[in-house]
Amino acid sequence: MVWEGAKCFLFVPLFILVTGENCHFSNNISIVEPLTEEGALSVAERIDCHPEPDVSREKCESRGCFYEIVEEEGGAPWCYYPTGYGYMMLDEPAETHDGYMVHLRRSVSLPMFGGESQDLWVQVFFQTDNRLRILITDDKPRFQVPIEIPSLGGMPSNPEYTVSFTSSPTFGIRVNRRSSGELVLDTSLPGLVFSDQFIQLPIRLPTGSNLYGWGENEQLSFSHDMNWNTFGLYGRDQPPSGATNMYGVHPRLTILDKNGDTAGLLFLNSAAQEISLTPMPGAIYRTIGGLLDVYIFLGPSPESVVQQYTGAIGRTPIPPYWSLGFHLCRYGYDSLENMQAARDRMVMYKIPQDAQWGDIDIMERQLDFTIDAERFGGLAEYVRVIKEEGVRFVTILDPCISIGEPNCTYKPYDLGEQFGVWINKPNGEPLIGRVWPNDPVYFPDYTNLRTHEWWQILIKEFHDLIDFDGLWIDMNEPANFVAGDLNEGCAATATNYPPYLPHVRIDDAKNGLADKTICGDAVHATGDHYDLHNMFGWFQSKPTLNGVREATGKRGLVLSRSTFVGSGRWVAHWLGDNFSNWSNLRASVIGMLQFNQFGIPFVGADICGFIDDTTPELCSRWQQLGAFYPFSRNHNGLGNIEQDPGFFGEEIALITRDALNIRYNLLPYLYTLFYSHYTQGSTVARALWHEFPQDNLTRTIDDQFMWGSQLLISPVLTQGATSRNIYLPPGSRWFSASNFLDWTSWKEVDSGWVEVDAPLDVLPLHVRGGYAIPLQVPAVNTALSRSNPFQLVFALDNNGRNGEARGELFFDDGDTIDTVESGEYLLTSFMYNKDDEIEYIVHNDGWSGANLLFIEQILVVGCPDGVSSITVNGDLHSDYINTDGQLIISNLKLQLNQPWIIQLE
Ligand code: MIG
Repeated sequence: MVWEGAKCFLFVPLFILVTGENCHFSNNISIVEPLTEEGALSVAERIDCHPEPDVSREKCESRGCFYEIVEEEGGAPWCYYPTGYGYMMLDEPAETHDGYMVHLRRSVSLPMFGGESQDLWVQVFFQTDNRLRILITDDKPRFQVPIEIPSLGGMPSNPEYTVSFTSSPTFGIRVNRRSSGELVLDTSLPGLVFSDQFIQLPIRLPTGSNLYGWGENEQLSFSHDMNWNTFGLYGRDQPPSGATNMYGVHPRLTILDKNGDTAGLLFLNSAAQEISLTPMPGAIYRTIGGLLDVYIFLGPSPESVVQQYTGAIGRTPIPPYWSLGFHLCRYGYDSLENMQAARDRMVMYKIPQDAQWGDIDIMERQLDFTIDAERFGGLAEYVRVIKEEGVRFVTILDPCISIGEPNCTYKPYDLGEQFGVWINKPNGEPLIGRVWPNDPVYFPDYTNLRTHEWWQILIKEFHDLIDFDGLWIDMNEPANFVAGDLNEGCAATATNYPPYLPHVRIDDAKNGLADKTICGDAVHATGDHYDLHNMFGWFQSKPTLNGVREATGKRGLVLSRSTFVGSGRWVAHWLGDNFSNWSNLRASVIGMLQFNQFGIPFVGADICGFIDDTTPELCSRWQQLGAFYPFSRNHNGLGNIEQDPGFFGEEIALITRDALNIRYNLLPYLYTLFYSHYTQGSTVARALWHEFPQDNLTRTIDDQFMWGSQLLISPVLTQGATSRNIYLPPGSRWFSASNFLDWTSWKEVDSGWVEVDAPLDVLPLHVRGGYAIPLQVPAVNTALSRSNPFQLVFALDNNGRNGEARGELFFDDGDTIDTVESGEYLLTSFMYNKDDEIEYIVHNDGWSGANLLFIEQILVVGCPDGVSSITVNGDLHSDYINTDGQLIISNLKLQLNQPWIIQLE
């Protein structure tokens, strides 16, 4: 390969032999001009050279940057990099077997935070046709996230991206989408910094794009406001408060370009980090550890980005069927009687419930693996009773272990000592914190395999005490009620007090990064806490799920507060300690959509709110929205008024029951969406723009969402409202179905912006034409509903003579582990076709339970009236009504695992 030093040089096409076929392909690596002329960066394009507080001209200029006070409000930096600040290419890009390698030399002598690396190596990996990886490192040993994302191991045959480099005035990488030529991202901007504890990559995003993602923070709009907003990430025990860092860490963005094409970004890094959004539009990435490891997923559809992302990092296995039911919990039942009273109200009002939860107040002084004999003495027996009714039990474990139990007879501690499972201080002694049980504790090191063994033994023995079906792992940021070690705090080192602190919350500056957690220099089996902090919950998740599976022999549910890239493989997530107010109700929709993009589709917020007293109106609206969280749990904080669905009396109880009956009716559909997630990576709850990326009006809609492609949910999120404005994207037929269980109430409505009625007992729901949905008659829990009759609904589009509709059903015993792998499941599809036939096809008949289940009713909406006869598998069937654009066929007895055909004349 020749290098001519030209700025505009197109490399000669490479000829690569792809195994098995003679296939030529060109990589289009080129050296290109920067997108902005030298010296011509506008204010909106400036990159902040002083991201920490208290900028001054002197400090700015000592970094070799320009200082200019910007009067307008909005946050444009006063200190910004000159063009040319960064790195230069030392040699031409060298070809590797799956990409390129570029050697860079720093072109600036003045430091930012010290320890700037002079030499960098940029590796560009063409991983698959739709995944590109850019890895930038220096020659020092650096922490690398222990998540392996496999690639083809050679050049992909037809990449959907092209890569080019800028060499002047500074090094940059530009990625374009091959099919449209549109920019995906470009780093030919000043401000690439790579040093011991400060790494920065400024990125230009495509003009006219919308940006989504990044968390866990409370996001008040799903499409980001690019006006100089910064979101820090560092796992923290922190209720939602705007941009403040919360429990989990997902450095993952989605770019929706002006053509409606989507790309995903992952910064695979586990240190404290942040993103600063600028109106360029741009995103400046900063981290204080690890290296720059950027994965780009080319989509192009929003769903395919999530499919590619979860294909790389792992997906959520099919949840236990019961876990898709409704869960009831609170912190502060304080006695078995109160817990029973809440559940009794559910029974009295016949409100569906699949699981009762117990929080730390069921424990003896909040000690893990114990049950308080006085206040919850009868709990194990009570769990046996509710299980006979078909209701499951889930309880909580905090990660830390009390070290001060009298006479040392506390097995979690004793066995932990014996196994040596603790996180240590640099001197080799266990670090002592104070967290539940609000006494001195040790922190288990879940990066250590011995710790997994220890934890799983304890879980198994605990199961002998109480027959739980799932576990809830809390406080795993890890939270600490003191900063660092209880007695010593943290040593005054750069690990504990890094020279640059990302925009993460620190209540007391003297705590540094150990605010509410442990010291960065604490020692794990596989590294320093500095690098592993954000993965504490991630490391705890798998052994907890394994523990539940060993103890129960079933699929099990684990709910985790702290999550990281790929946590969805093992856990569901709830959005943490939200407040009982309308703004938190609203933000929960965005949180749910975010986590679906993060690959953790099994997510929900605490219904009715956790902190503060809820109100009957808020709680009603929340139960309605919460009926459409993939994970649906009412949970309440200590000391607040009760908020279980039966507490406020009949009116609210019935509103909740109606909403949950709709959820239970839809469970086969929800379950099938989880099957699609597991097998293809699709989201379960998704934004409208995931389905309609070409419709610009959907880009900023984040108060409506969909379940799959079929169902649109438009919750009421404002106090006092009895109607709301909704958007029904034109191009699809829409059927209003708010009174979901009463089929005669469904009717076709006009698309576009429409005002819909939504009195307190109504949640606006719309079904999309072209799709079919499997349903099952609801009951008070899934143990009962799972043997009820199935129903199929076909909402026709405008294709064919009278329209078409299609859907799928996945079903199995709901509890056995890995049924997709073993084949023990039922998979069917059904369609209303252009010849006015309804056809049901069985693709996999591996679960014998399906012999006992039957489809008994069918609804077709959007069809003409005038059906004069119906045959089922050739036999006349007279039980049908065809009027007002609806056809309801009843008294069917179609075995769930048998193919059939219904013909309409
Ligand atoms: O210090 O277990 O987010 O859901 O109820 C509070 C008690 C600890 C925080 C969790 C919350 C849970 C609570 N926990």
